Amino acid sequence: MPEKTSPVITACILDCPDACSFLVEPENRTIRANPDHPFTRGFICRKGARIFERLDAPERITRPLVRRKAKKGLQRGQQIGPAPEGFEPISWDNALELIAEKLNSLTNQPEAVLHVRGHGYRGVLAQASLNFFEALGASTTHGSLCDDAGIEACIRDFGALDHNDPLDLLNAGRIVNWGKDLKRSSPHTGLLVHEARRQGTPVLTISPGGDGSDGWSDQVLRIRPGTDRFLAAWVMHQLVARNCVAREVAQAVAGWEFFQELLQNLDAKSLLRTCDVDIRRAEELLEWYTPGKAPANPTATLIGWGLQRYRFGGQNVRFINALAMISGNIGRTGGGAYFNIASGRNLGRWRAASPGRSGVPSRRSFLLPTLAWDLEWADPPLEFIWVDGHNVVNQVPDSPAMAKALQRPFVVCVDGFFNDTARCADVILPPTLMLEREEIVGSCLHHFVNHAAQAVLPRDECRADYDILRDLGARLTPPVSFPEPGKCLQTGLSLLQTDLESFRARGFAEAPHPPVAFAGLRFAHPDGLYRVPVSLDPEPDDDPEYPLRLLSLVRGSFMHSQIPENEQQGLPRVMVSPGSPELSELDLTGPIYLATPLGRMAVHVQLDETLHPQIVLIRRDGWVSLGHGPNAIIEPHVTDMGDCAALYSQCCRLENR
Ligand SMILES: Nc1nc2c(c(=O)[nH]1)N[C@H]1C(S)=C(S)[C@@H](COP(=O)(O)OP(=O)(O)OC[C@H]3O[C@@H](n4cnc5c(=O)[nH]c(N)nc54)[C@H](O)[C@@H]3O)O[C@H]1N2
Ligand SMILES: Nc1nc2c(c(=O)[nH]1)N[C@H]1C(S)=C(S)[C@@H](COP(=O)(O)OP(=O)(O)OC[C@H]3O[C@@H](n4cnc5c(=O)[nH]c(N)nc54)[C@H](O)[C@@H]3O)O[C@H]1N2
Ligand SMILES: [Mo]
Repeated sequence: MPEKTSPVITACILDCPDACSFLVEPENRTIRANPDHPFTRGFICRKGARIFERLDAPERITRPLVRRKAKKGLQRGQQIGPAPEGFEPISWDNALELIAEKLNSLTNQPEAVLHVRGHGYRGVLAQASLNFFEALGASTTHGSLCDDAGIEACIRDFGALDHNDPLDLLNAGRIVNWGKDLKRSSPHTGLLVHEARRQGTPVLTISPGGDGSDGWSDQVLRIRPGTDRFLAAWVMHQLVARNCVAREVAQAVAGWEFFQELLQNLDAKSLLRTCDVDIRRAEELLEWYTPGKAPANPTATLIGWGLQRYRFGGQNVRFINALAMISGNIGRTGGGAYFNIASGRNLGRWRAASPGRSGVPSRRSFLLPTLAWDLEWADPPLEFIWVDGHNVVNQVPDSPAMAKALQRPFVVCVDGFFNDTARCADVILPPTLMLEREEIVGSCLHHFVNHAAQAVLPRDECRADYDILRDLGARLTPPVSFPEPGKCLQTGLSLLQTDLESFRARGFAEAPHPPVAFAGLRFAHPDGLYRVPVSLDPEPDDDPEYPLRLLSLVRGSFMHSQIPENEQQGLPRVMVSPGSPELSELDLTGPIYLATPLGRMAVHVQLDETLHPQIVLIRRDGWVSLGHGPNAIIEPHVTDMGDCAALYSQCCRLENR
């Protein structure tokens, strides 16, 4: 590798769509945006700019630790317990020996080993733990806490997950922001929308509130949480009634006649009642999607992740996609429906080898959204759990049950902080974090693949996940072995037209994809046609005991639960609308609890008149061990498709006693 001069071109590997290219000056530990990167374009977000705070944090775990005493059984509702007093240092050799001994005792019962992996780190070498536990035939998880309802919806509609190049937003005539937090979740999408507006492109945001899109939007349409499919269906009902669907579009839809009939049979008034949208506002939206109404360029549709974290979240996305399609906005420059693409689609996959094991056995798999409950019934039970890049106790519904599930098995947690999950481990292994090791990363939004060069030395005894697993693999019988890191990186680049040396020198490469997805209305299903939903499912009835919906929405300054403890003092804050039906019975000066059928947490309430009256908004991912984690009281519900967690369907109420 050529000698590096400051600034080092490197990249962000956080689980964020923007996947930025950085310039880092190691001497003074500063980060700025790479002005030469066509998507980063000289701008990075708050959380990225603060990475050194996390690398250099005094509370970071920088040596392997082992639990002093056996874990005590946790009861439901009990706090997750104590750290760091409960742990003591152990050498890497002894830690890996201890872990290898446990794994070797389970060689013939790989299903008793569970690998739980989150999105805390991404990339090519980051495939190491997935490959390692695949080679062992260990139990794994499926489904997701994030975006799989929408992904499955898009695959059912288009036949594949794809969208236009995000820079094509600048060609849009209008932009409908369907539930994306442009300020917090994807600042570069926000920047593009901002630029489009400066050129005169109007933007309309549809959300129940809490999106921070007001400064990015010309109009805001408040919707009842979880009901977007009814609004999209209303607009389509009108388009069909007015004969506004172009012939070539109808011909590109499989079963168009049937869908047209489904739409015609809907009761327009009840659709709007269900989503709580006034007819005048709905008509404005209709105009935005009516073909032939000015302006000449098409309408682009951005679809956020929030609206698919509901019981019928997949259907919400399918109806919005269908609206973009039948209004003639798909397959065109300046149009399109943007959900996301797979961040791994431009990366080659390498594999581990385990000579002596016969092939990869079929693996037991647990549903991630219900993991906390399913582990209790696992048969055979789990003896060993490896968690990496995932604050799983914090992030899955019913955190206390998840903490309890980690009590009996031997738990290894690869993480640098005493978060809710590390507190439940038997051994904590400290990984090098981003900027401390080399990596190649993709994006779930744009087509660039970035080189995350090592910019600084690892702290103390921290080691890269890849190195930890390679050393552990060598201690197993039979051993698990990895290709050399250089080979893995080369395999990772195999889908791109570049070699490792030039890629390292430039800092990024662009994957070849057409700028417009599904051009010519050719879809990825075998018959080339688009698919529409076959039914519109009713919204489940409200629970009169718990009439509000708990929305645990993304935070601006931090990545998920990667929040310093000193930012989580006092009571967590929730926001409600002054029009909330609950407020008349609530004494705002007394103690207030946020309650669900699973339990309750003490909170501080603030009023926000921009919110829909049915929602309680909490910024997500605070720590359960500090009384700030909403998953302590969120139940494990699953979406209609994609096995995703229906986190925002959680019903709740506020109470004084
Ligand atoms: N700063 C920061 N950035 C991040 C992350 C982070 O933790 N911090 N996490 C990253 C990850 S992994 C993800 S998945 C994304 C999350 O990106 P977003 O899509 O922004 O995700 P959410 O905050 O889940 O949802 C955003 C919006 O959904 C809206 N919403 C909720 N329910 C509904 C509904 O029923 N209808 C409509 N129309 N809108 C609704 C809310 O108003 C909210 O503002 O952000 C990524 N970027
Ligand atoms: N209530 C509620 N819960 C949610 C959501 C919600 O909207 N509401 N959103 C969900 C979403 S969108 C997502 S994506 C998930 C996110 O859930 P997680 O993937 O668990 O996200 P984080 O909390 O960021 O935890 C990642 C961990 O990885 C660690 N880490 C960072 N770098 C490295 C590394 O190089 N190696 C290793 N081994 N570890 C590393 C970090 O220190 C951190 O503890 O949570 C979901 N949970
Ligand atoms: Mo996510």
